[in-house]
Amino acid sequence: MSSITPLPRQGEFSEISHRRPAPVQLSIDIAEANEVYADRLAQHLRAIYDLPIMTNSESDSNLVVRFVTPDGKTAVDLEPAQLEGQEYDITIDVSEITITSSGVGGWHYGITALKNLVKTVNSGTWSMSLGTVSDAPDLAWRGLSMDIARSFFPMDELKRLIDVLATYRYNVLHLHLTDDQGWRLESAAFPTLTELGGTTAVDGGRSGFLTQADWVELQAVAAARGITVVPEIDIPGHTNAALNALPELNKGGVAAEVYTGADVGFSRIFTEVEATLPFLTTIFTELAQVTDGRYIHFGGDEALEVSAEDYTVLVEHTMKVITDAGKVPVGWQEIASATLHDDVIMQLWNRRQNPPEIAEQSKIGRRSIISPSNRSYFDMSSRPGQGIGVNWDTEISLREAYEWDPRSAVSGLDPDTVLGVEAAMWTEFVHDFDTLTTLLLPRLAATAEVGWTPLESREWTNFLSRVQAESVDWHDAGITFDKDDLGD
Ligand code: TNX
Repeated sequence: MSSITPLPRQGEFSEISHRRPAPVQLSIDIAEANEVYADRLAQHLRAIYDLPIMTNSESDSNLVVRFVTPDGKTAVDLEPAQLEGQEYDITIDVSEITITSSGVGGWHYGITALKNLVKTVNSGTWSMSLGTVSDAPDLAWRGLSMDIARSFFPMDELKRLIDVLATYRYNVLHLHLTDDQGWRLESAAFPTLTELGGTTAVDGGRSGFLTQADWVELQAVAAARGITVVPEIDIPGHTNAALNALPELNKGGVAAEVYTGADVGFSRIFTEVEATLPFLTTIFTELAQVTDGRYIHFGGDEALEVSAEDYTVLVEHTMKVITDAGKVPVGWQEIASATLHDDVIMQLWNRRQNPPEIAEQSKIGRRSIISPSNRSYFDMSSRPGQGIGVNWDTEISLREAYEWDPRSAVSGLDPDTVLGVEAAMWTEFVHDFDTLTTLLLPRLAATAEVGWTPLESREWTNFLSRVQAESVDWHDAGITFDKDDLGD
């Protein structure tokens, strides 16, 4: 029980684990549930246990895993990463494991926790901790914001990243798809965005883009692991790639030059350019149509060259387009200066620029995701001299990534409006998968527990010993991590 990260609320297990001969055949008994979902759960279990697993089988399995809902009915809402229905209970008995949740998210978390309770001792034996877990996340939204615009990360690497996130019961992968240096999602309406913007990157970084087919596949892979993909098209700043690919977005109609540096805040789109609002309407409507999840991020950060009036026009137009398309808009904290629709979610990141509007928005009920640059920006080095990462805010050690409270991190914020936490990875200087995971691990485990486990149940040395033990799994999976950050 104490080996599960993030730490569950409650659990009781027999001291001596039960041993049984392997291989064990698991079968999933969710007769009432959606078949597609049964397949997804089976895949998830197969990936963890490397065993033949059958769905809805009354076969000769000697161990049955049952996925049930508290009222015995099928979980009706099949979208993963629901903000509701993430609680789960597990009971492990000699011949039957039951995972109970009112939503599919909870079933996934049950499987993830099960991984720590039912283990292969060797090729001939399994060890099972018999007992129960009763668990639910403290914060509903637990994400990673991943920049694939400055430097592209291809499908196979994004899938490996999703696996790491699933292990730690994250439920959101927020992809920063566009910026000055590149445009990473194919658009049917504006193909030149990726024909040009898919071939550029920050100096030293990789270019590339996701096709529409990749997008469908990536969301399905994430969904099978309980994760919703939240796409971000960043406007009205961070738009040089669009200005390069679409001359009509520029004043005077001449395309902007390609940009491959690491500066921020210089590019912008214009209210007075005729093509701008139609572009926003089309690109965000299209994005909403191809996105399975409920949330669309529209950036809104660091629009340093945009006047307050223009900012309001562009951001309010975009939020309306997203809302009209049936989605919930999410934007970086700068959007607090605009008039926000009730549902809009603010993402707080820069503790040095917390305008009073953020607290005012919170007082009237606007929800936030907390991503402080001194706690969860993992493009920051974990210590001076690490040799990778930036430090424009500070270095962030594992302990600093762990010991903080999202509900009180931003002054003036109503704690009840805090929806969740996101770690963030920016890729101006992170250009390959090994550097990426070295910066993310072990700190990603810290943010996971910050979001999952209530503050009063978190304890640093206990956490540290759990992640030290888990680092063996990362090693076995061939995932590079920062060993020095696991010291005491
Ligand atoms: C700030 S965080 C940014 C990004 C940079 C990052 C570098 C945010 C909303 N904007 O554009 O990549 O700092 O750490």
